[in-house]
Amino acid sequence: MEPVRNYINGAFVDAVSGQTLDTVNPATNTVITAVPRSQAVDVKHATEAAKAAATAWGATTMVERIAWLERIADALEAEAETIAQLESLDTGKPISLARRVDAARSVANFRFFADHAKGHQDPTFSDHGAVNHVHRSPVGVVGLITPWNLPLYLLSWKVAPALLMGNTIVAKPSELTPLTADFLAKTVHALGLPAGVFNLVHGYGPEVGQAIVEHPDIRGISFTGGTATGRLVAATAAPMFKKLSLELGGKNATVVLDDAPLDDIMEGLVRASFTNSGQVCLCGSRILVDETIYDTFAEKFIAKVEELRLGDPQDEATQMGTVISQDHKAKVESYIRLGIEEGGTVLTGGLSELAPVPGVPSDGAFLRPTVLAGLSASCRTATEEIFGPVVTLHSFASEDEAVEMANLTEYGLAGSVWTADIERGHAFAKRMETGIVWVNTWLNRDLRTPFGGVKQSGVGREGGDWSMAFFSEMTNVCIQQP
Ligand code: TXE
Repeated sequence: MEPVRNYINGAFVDAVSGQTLDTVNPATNTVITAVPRSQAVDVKHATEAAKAAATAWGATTMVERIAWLERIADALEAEAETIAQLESLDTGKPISLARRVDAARSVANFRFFADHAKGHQDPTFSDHGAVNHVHRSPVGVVGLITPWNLPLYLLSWKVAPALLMGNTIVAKPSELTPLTADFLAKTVHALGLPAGVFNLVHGYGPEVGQAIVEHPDIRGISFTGGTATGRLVAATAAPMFKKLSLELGGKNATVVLDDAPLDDIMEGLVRASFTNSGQVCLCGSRILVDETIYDTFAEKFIAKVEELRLGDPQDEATQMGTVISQDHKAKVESYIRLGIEEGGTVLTGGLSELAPVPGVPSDGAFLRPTVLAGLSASCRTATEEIFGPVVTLHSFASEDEAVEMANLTEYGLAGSVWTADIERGHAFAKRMETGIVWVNTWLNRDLRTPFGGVKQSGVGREGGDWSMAFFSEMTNVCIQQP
């Protein structure tokens, strides 16, 4: 494959230093292609281009920008298969998942924000003879920093509303998954998006990401990634009073109440646990089950988990591919070891040397879906984010205890409750300290709803009106008749 290049001021360019890094296919552990290893100087060039383009882009009308989003959505949709193939190659996720989730949602993000904006009207308020008009203007140049688990899905989730609200962009995808961001750059270039409106700088987080967060001309940062990185981003951006949206890690609880119809929900629970090899910030990695149904639950759940088809991501029938890299596999396995040290029992899956995935390259980053039981809900394995195909099972004696266990971690991104009684589920959901709770479903997303976490899972919300608010500044103009 051709080397990937940065996209700055409407041109594809190498890093100023000429340095590169490799992006690797985690299923085969082979190099796919070279990617610029950019530095602060490349970010400086991208920011200058974005700043120069900001006035003209910000002066376009909302109607014109909606048309741009629609053009981008159409162009991506026409190449949905290419997007799915690139994403599967770069991440090791099954091609069927890349089609159904990554490619489809990347198109949907552009289309959604285009449609959402059509119905939008800024509010006016009248009182004692004066009328207040809320006027929105772009933030200016915004920095978008994204992770490797859902590469184009999460990048487009930020790019679409940022463009819509008239901002110009300096984006950095994860160094582990640069291919679809590059594809987006090629797409907007082919469509003739004005130079400097969208800029893409590849490279490592501490070099490129940090330079984006530090650059004084970048006025807003939307970041999705790990909590430790988010803390650094916040510490750097706060003294400059940048607008900041942080979508960080999670250790989400899946709560199964005693009336849950186990046979009906089992497929949903396996999906919530192991989609994308558990590498979705919303995956439920702690399953809390009422003690009266725990044994039956465990038996049915393990049986369903063992039905998952693992293997070559390119195989149409594969349901679970690799984790993102050999390094990440080692991290996930260190948690399986820790779980055993902390007194857990492996009910299925486990370390790859003991439970290898048959028929896959030995140096691919494959892991079996792993279920651990017998751990305390407060141990490290059950409270730290593993971000891999590992879940822990716990039992509770009462709803109060379940609430306490669900709220035990430092995280608060998402969760789910499974019950035959919707009102009971709704009441339980409101007691969970998280940004998102699903009742009897999971990853069921209406893009108009607020998305984000509490506690160490982040700051701010994105989605629908919340994204539009984040990517704009508001001026209230109060007019009184003379
Ligand atoms: O994420 P990083 P990593 C969690 C998950 C995972 C852990 C670490 O637990 O195991 O985070 O993953 C860029 N300034 N999530 O190390 O480093 C980086 O280049 C600015 C949850 O891969 O946070 C990438 O583009 N940017 C998560 C992006 O930040 C910096 C998804 C995210 O990478 C930077 C991924 C810096 N100093 C991991 N350092 C989710 N919430 O979905 C790195 N980056």
